[in-house]
Amino acid sequence: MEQTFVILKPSTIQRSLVGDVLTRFQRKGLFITGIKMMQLDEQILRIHYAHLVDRPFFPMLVNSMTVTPVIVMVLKGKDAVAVVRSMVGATNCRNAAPGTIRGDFGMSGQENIVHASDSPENAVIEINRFFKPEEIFDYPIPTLAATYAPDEIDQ
Ligand code: IDP
Ligand code: MG
Repeated sequence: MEQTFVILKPSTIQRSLVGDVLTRFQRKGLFITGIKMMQLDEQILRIHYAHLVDRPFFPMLVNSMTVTPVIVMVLKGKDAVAVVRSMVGATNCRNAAPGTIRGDFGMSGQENIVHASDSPENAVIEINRFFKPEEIFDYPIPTLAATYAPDEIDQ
């Protein structure tokens, strides 16, 4: 089953929205296979946001992402990457549809609550960037049979 990578950004920590956001993912039926708090720095952000390093707002983004620790997590589910991206919504919270996480919890383009992997290929890269193999857990999930039809479970 597919895994995706999510960051609860510093604004989410500061605004005490961790539980609300995590509950969204859990209620949907995604399972947590890895989760920890960590302090990001410019070095890892220059890699993680390599597509943005030349943009004028990049220093502001680094400041925003390092102002407190973040919570990083790995979520598991069928088509987890696409499902989580659709739950997260458009990059700018002011444009994000109501019902999405960014649409419901934010007002900013930069302070937009969460990061989520944008493709299965990037999810694998990002999980390996932020987690050691032993920090990802494969454990029995008794509710799996109530969450999916038998032919949707590929393991
Ligand atoms: P995404 O998070 O929806 O995948 P990206 O384009 O990959 O969006 O941008 C990464 C992050 O950089 C965004 O989540 C947001 O925090 C920040 N960002 C993107 N564009 C802007 C901008 O124009 N101004 C300020 N911050 C931005
Ligand atoms: Mg992105």
